[in-house]
Amino acid sequence: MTQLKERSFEEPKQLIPEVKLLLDKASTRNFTFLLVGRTGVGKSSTINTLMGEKVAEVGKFRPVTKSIEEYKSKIEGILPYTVFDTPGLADNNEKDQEYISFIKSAVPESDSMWFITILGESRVRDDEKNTIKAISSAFGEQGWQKAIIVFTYADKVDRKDYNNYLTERTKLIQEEIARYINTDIAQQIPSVAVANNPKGRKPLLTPDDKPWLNELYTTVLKRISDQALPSIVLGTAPRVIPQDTNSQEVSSSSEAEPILLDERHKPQVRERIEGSPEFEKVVKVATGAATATKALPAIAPILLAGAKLLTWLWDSDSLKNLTLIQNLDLKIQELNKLQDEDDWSFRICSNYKPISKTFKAAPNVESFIEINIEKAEPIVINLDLTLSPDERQDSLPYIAIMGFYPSKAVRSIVTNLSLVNESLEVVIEDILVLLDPDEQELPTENIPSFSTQVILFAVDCRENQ
Ligand SMILES: Nc1nc2c(ncn2[C@@H]2O[C@H](COP(=O)(O)OP(=O)(O)O)[C@@H](O)[C@H]2O)c(=O)[nH]1
Ligand SMILES: [Mg+2]
Repeated sequence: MTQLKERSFEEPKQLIPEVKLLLDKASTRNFTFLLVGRTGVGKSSTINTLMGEKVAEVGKFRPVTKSIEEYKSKIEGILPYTVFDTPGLADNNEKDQEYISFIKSAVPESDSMWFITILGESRVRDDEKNTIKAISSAFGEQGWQKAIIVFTYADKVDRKDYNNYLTERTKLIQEEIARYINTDIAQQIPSVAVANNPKGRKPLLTPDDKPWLNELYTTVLKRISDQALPSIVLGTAPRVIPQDTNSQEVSSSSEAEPILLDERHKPQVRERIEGSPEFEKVVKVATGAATATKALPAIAPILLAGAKLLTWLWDSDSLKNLTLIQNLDLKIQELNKLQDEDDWSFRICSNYKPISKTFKAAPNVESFIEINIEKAEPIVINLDLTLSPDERQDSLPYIAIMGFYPSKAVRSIVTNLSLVNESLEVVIEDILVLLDPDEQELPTENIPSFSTQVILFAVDCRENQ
């Protein structure tokens, strides 16, 4: 967590080449799902719901062929992945060494393996036992380490039986797997119940009236290979909707099922990303978003969504500032357009410097002002001027300091300015300016603790000759 908070804001611009490289890598490294289960149990439907697109054909019925169905797609047209469906495997009762070898050669290594079966069955069927044996022989313990158990048709189970079924069926399947691999490993294979009922209302719910895609998502992330993690996290990010207690933001424009993550999923996803050797990459790619969007427009939606997701996961001020910088870029384009019709020239003559400040809680406005404003130390920051050394000295009278706030308000800020060597020393005595002018007003009683962000920068303004 600290790792993220300490990241510098200046960094993203320099990250663009790295972001490009990482995405090039992610876009050439195809990640794979291996789906195992009888025809008709809902393999295609479930993967389609997770990936938010019709990657695999639903209702395709070819039980006799011992083929491998291979479905290829690219998330947002960039991140490639493949779904391997093994129809003949679970539909055939005889163990078939030849078919196992065939699967092994056609699916060399999957990043996420799903054993899929119907929730409402009371015992493990013989054909499923054979499948488990075949899978164990083809992929061994290593295969099961990336595996999850998916129970489909949860909508056909009564609400009162639901939890029992889930526990009992999980135990039975784990026991069956434990016949071929280490018991501890078998018992760690997580399970999740899904209901792809096409007539079901959205979000899709299990019989306990809870959405299930968030559970499938976290369970898949938990077990997916480290190498596939950046692609899946970034690729699904546009569909993730954080469910904060106070924000009910639902901005999913697509018909795809939203991934509603709440406070329970947050630590799980965060720890999975942190615990992965690819962690830095995920963070870099997403944080690169703030400035990379102009350079890399094709991948902007994924990057922005990734940055937003990480901001939520880590509650990170630095990531919030990145989004702010991006809004500022847009605002400045706007301001520059207006300026053409004016007699004023207005140019930014420094870097952007984000400031965050936490205001302490107070019982009423008077004590809020006393604790947070009157007793506050002045803030001193240095801005790097982009002016040439000659220009610097005589520009000082024309320099104004601007603040850019999360609400996208821009206002000039009263400061004491001085040139110190190469840079501009800015002293802010009135801490009140750190409050966003366009944010909702503070309550008058019981003001909670909160933090603000503002980006400071210097502009050189003078009348055109
Ligand atoms: N009610 C219900 N129907 C499902 C569920 N999953 C799949 N189906 C339906 O079952 C049929 C077969 O699904 P499909 O995904 O093609 O199964 P696959 O052969 O395992 O890939 C389709 O008509 C789906 O709409 C589920 O969880 N609940
Ligand atoms: Mg299928």
